[in-house]
Formats: sequence, C-alpha cells, structure tokens
Amino acid sequence: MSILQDIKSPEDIKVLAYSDLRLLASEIRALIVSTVSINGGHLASNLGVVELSLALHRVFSTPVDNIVWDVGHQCYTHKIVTGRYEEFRRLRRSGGLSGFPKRSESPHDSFDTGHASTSISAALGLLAAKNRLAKPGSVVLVIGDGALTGGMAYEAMSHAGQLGLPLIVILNDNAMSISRNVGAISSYLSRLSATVRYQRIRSLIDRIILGLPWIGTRIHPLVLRLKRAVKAVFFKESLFSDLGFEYAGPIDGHNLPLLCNVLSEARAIKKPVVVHVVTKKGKGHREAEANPSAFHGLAPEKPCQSNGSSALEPANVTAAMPQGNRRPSFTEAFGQAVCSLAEKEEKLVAVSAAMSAGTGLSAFSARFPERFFDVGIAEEHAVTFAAGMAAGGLKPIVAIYSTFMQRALDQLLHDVALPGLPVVFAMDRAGAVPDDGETHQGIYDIQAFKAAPGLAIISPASAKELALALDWATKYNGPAALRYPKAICPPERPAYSEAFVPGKGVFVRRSEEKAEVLITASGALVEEALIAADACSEHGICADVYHLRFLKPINAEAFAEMANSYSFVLLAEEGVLSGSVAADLAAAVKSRGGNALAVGFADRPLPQGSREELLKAAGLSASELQSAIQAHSGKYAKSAVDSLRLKASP
Ligand SMILES: Cc1ncc(C[n+]2csc(CCOP(=O)(O)OP(=O)(O)O)c2C)c(N)n1
Repeated sequence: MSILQDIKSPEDIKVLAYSDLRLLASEIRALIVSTVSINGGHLASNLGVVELSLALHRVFSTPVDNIVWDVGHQCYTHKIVTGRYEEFRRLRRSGGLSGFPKRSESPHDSFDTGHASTSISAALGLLAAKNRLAKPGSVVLVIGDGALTGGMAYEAMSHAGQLGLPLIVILNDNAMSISRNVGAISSYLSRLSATVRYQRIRSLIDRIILGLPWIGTRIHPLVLRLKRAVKAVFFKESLFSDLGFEYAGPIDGHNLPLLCNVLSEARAIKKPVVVHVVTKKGKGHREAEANPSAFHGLAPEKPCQSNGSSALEPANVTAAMPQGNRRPSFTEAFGQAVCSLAEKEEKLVAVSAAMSAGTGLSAFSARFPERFFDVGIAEEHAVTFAAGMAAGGLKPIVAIYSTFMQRALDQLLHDVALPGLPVVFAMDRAGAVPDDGETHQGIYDIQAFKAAPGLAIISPASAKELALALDWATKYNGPAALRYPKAICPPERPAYSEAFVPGKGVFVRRSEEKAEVLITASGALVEEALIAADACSEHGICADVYHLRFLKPINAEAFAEMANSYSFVLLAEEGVLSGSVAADLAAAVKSRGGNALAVGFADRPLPQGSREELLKAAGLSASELQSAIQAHSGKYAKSAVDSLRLKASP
C-alpha cells in the first residue's frame, strides 16, 4: 500500500508515525529515480534531502511559513508533498513542472530560484516583509555547502546578523558542490562536522534529550545553551556565532526524529539560527552515492531501475574527447582547444566557478593542475581574480555559463573591460538551454556585455572555428568572449577555417548568380540558416548565408552597404531580440531603404523546453527561417517561379 498516494498536502505528513515517514521517504526516492531517469534532472542532490524536506514540512506549515530552496535544484520532494505528485511525471517537460521552485506554480514555492547563493538574502527579505506587515509564520531556507561558497551568502549573513530577525538557515552539508566542494569555508565545515570528540558528546546530549519527549521540548533553551557550551569548548571560533547566529549541529540529516526536534527548537528561539545538517548526496541510490558528481545532473530519457543498478547518463560530465566519429559538442570542442593551446602557451591559465566538468575543463584540470583554479560558486570573484592574473602577466581563460556570467557584469565592466585587460571568457550554454527553464537560459549575454568597451564577442559556428576563435582571443590585446550553445557542433565548412579579422564575418553560402535574400546568423544558428537556404532554393528563392562571427566589434554601416544589394535580409540571433545585434543591423539596413527582418527571443522569460522546441517557437529554426523568407517574400516566391517560367517559355 502506497503512503505517497495519500499525501495530498503537507498537512498529511504531520500525522504520520516516524516508521511511515521512513516508508514515505523510500517511495519518494523511487519516484525521483524513475522520473529523473526518463525526464532528466538533478538526481543526487534530491536524493540527499528527502528526510530533510519531510522534516521541514512536518515542523513548518507552508504557505504560512516560507521555505526558500537555494539553487532550487533539490526541491523535488518539496514539490511532491505539496500537491504536485500527479504532475511530477511531467517534470522539466515543455509545459510541465519546473525543476526549480516557481511562485507561479504553487503557493508553497516562496521564491523562484535557479542560481546559487540567493536564499539567505531572499529569505531575509521575506522575513522583513512579514515583520513589517505583521504577517504570521517563520521563514526557513536550505542552502548547500556549495552555495555557501558564493559571496552573496556572506553579504546576507552580515545583514541578517545585524537585523537579528529569527531567520532559520539550514545548512545542507554534503561536502559536495557539483564536484567535490572547494575552499577554506568547505574545509572549515568538514572540521566542524568531523571532530570526533564533539560528535560523541553531541550525540550523547541528543540521546539524553530525545529520550525525554515531554521534557525535551520544554527545556529546549537549556538544550541549546548546553549545546553552545559544548561547542564553545571545542569550537572557540565559530563563524556563524561570530556573525550573530545561534548555531545548532552538525546533525544527521537522515535521522527524521532528530531533524524534527532540532527544527522545532530552532523555530522556538526567535533569533537568527544556523542548523548544520550533514547529508549524503545521492542517498539510497548506489551509483549516485558512490559518484555524486556524475549523478548531479542527468540527461533525459535513459531508462534505469530504482535500485540504482542501471546506467543513468550524467548530463554534466563532458568527456574531453568525443567518442568515436561523432562530432563533438561545443563544450568538448572547447575542452580540447584549451588543452592544445595550453601546451603551446605556458602563461595560459583556466578559471572555473564550480563547473569544471560542465564547462569542459576536466581534462585541463587533470593535465595542468597548477594552472587550473576552481574558485567555487563565485563568478564575481572568478572574473576579478582573472583580471588580477591578467594584470600580473598571465593569460586567463574564464569558463562560465552564459547565465551565470550575468552575476559578474560589474566585474567584467569595471575590472576587465575598462582597464582593457586580456581576459578570455568561454561562455558555454549561450542561447537556448534545454530543460532547465527560465533561470538557466543564456539569452541575455549579448545585450549585457556588448556595452563593455573593447570587449570582442565571437560566436563560433563549429568545433574548428571555436578553436580558431580561442587562439585569436588569447592573442588579442584586450578582453574577448566566446559564446556557444549546449549543442553538438554543426559540420565543418571551408568558411569556418578562414583567418579571423576583427569585426568581419564570412559568407558560408554564396551563389554565383545574384541572390535575392541574405540570411545573416552567427554560431550554431548558421547551420539553421544554411538548411533554410537549401529549402528556399527548392522554392525558387535564392538565399546567401553570411556568418557574422563577431557580434562585437561590428561595422553596421559597412554591413548595411553590403546587405542592401539584396531584396530582403533576414537576421537570426540566438538571444533576446530587443537590443540585439541583429536588430541593430536590421535598423541599419532599413535606414538605407532596405528590407530587413530580425528574429530572436521575445522580451519575456523563456520557459523550459528542448533546444529544438525553443528555437522553433522563437522563429529561429531552419523551417521557421524558411517560412519567414517565404512569408516576407511571397512575391519573391512568385517572381522566382515566374522567372523560371519565363526561362522555360520559348
Ligand atoms: C550562480 C550559479 N553558479 C553555478 C550554478 C550551477 N550549480 C548548480 S547546483 C551547483 C552545486 C550546488 O552545491 P550545493 O549548494 O552544495 O548543493 P548540492 O547539490 O550539493 O545539494 C552548482 C555549482 C548555479 N546554479 N548558480
């Protein structure tokens, strides 16, 4: 008999015996494994917080109380027990449940997340609002030890310590970020969790107190004081207490009664408190427990068994070398190119913000460990650290996904671009990002970064061109950014191997006779443009394809002059249309009396879907480009047909 099917709301959890709660935890784990094996998603993080999520919903009452999930990738149990069990099978599917908390999805989701280290700020804001508006309820947040490497967390803790509001911070410590966690804070946490003498005394106290159910709750202030006294003996320096928080823990994050007791205590003390919970990432799934890094993010549609014995495919682990004859992904192409360059250039160093595997830097980190820096989830620091290394004479390459680079806009402008430092940015996941939804789309970088003085922005269209672009960028005497999507590299074309000239693009398809239509694109969209041009030619419309290569610098006037010899210019860009390079160029063409249409993503959040679905919906897929050309040039189709007829007639 299933307990899970009867959980219609979190209230149903409050009445279960602990033995049933444990059964419920097993059922939830099985559901998460089976769903993620089909839909993809974050496996190991979610398996690690099943008990913690249940304990939170047993002690707190959402939506009166608020729970904020940092990053939000670990919210699956929360979703399942807050009325979304039936919809869970549509997790991450187009139009289905988001893999992250979303206020528009449920009143139980207090804050939309996706990027790391925002939870303490957001939760403190929610609490300040409750306080000011005299609304009832507690505010609790769950932040991982990985997310605790992000600077925002400390800005927020400093403020929380000052305000003194009863914010409940649950530190979910599994010693892992995506890869093994890094940094001095991480070492500090493991010292905090691993001190054997402290552990023994703590568990003795826990046992004594928990053995006294009635008295236990009554004497909780004493308990906390006692625990603090114990801590003070062994941890004279406590980061959290020094910042104005009470500190409870470390406690076993899979022990449901213990978790519930400590959370109840934390709620009662009416001061900012950190509850340090130790969990096992991947808990309950053999392979995920053994290799939580590989099982952090899973690709969709790889069936597996819930006992953990089959092959779920890790999505984030990108081998440095593509297997067999298949074309590499852009990530793999970057991983190879950066290693080849490093062999020739000793000053080259690489920086990652907790994403070495995802950005393709695993091979580099293994081959050149002394030239590799993983700074943790600290994109702002990564950029300014690289600026410092560039000022000091090194050649840094900073590999950060487009969406996470948003964090470091000021650092890019203030610390890199204004002083003109030669830092190279490798922005993976630029453009439409599959399955993760609004918070992970890489569609804002062009507008955000094109204002940076002297920054060259290149959008390579193939693996070979990516390598050439990287080579060019590391020799360029200024900042440069490469942007490329999460996609397999399109096939090579001769134009992609042409030498780089700043600001100049290349014709990838040019007919000998005068073409009527020019399709302009960059990056992986060039392939869509080529397919569209082929399709158009079958309808008698002749289209050339021009690959911009550089989104910056770009000479709009020179482009317009060249483009105005065409009857119609279609410009496709894998980013937000408003303020895009495509829109700028279309305006330049029109100002000279030409006929141009720019296509890109609309000025609204871009929801989850496959890359193909997202490109199609935005009018950027080959078929949509073809339709745009035909729609815009019905007369061209006709005149092409007419001219063919004329030619055919005697
Ligand atoms: C600003 C930002 N950078 C990078 C990421 C990618 N990312 C997603 S989860 C994660 C690791 C988070 O580790 P932790 O907070 O300890 O949670 P765990 O998965 O271990 O439970 C990273 C780096 C992100 N979401 N946000």
